[in-house]
Amino acid sequence: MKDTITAVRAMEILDSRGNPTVRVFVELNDGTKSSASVPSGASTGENEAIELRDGDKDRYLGKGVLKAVANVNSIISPDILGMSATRQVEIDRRMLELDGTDNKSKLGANAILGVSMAVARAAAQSTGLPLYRYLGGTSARRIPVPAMNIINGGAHADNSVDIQEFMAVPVGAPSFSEGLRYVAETFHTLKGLLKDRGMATSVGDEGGFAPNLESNEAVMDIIMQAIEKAGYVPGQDIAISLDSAASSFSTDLTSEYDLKRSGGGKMKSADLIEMGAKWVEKYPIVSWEDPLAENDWEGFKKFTERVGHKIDIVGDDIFVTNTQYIARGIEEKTANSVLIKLNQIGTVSESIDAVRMCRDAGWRYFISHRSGETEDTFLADFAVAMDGGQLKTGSASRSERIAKYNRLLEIELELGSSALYFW
Ligand code: 2PG
Ligand code: MG
Repeated sequence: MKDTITAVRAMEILDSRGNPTVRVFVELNDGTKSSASVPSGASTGENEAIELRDGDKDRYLGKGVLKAVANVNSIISPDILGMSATRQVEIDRRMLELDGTDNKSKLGANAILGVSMAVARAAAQSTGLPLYRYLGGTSARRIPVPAMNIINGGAHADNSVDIQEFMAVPVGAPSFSEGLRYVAETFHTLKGLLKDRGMATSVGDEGGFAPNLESNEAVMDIIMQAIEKAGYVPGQDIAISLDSAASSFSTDLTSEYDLKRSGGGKMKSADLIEMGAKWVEKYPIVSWEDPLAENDWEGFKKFTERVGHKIDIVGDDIFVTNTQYIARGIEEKTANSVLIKLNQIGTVSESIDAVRMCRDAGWRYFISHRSGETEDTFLADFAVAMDGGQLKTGSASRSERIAKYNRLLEIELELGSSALYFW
């Protein structure tokens, strides 16, 4: 067998926020060498797989990941040496068995995912296929529409905006590269508009601007202006996606909210739904992630009943890329789309299972980065392989975000006229 795993080792590196994360190296007996780096969230769902941190206050304020690194080197590595790197499902399953917990808290989802990704990449290299083709098969040729984050708020910025992410989505572009240009131009035009108003143009964790605008709605208005000023027709060329990350401004994670940052005050789930429905009427919104908090299943369902026929209602913190919660959502008609984040569930094969469940139910899915990222571009290939057609991976700034866009440009070039792009 030419793709036998001969070495697995991990090290501690830093992510885009300067916090430690795990990088894993895998070697095969045919000389293949691969590596993969694990991202990290800030507005995490309470049911996400556990990211193991050392808790040693003397190192990186307790955020070191040396325990996760040691788990790769001394527990996972000896167990999977000698296996074929192409046995992704079996390798992922072996790690789940070694961990033995429901939420990967023993070995750490950061340890497990690093190995899972590095194994997939090694197998792709060894078989001579690009990663998107190895994971997605011969038909993998749809480049995702980028939901480019242009304004950051909530847990990703220190400003007066409650909603975490405002994204520009080039729904009317003829190709990925053109779409990327549309939204990058909008991003730069928005910078000019903010400057004209004397507002800060510094950026948040995902590279979008983080100004102190007077209300959440004022953000929508300036984005509309930026789209038009950049020469595009809102709704036709460029639409808007939102991620409220509403758990972060919910007082009880179920039905009470406090829009503190903007001074919008306390709201019940029903008020938030009302406000959301008005926005969907007024603005060219095509998708809305976590419009309600992660335990507000009722509110989610009501919002879906209200506007789900017009837009994608995307569950992130509520489903945490876990088929157990996605199945409940499908059964109860809680939403109509799922956000897929590899490190929420912790293995490549379980992430693919989540995608498969969405497809079988006729739900859409969005592939997503985390607010803490690295220069690893695994996500870009993964998005093409999953054939879902949408990806969020930040703004037109910060190299950890741009790296993914640049990898998609490469894939588009490689696919040539066979590349597909549509919303
Ligand atoms: C989200 C993500 C990514 P975080 O809420 O969707 O944009 O943020 O990684 O902080 O959970
Ligand atoms: Mg989210």
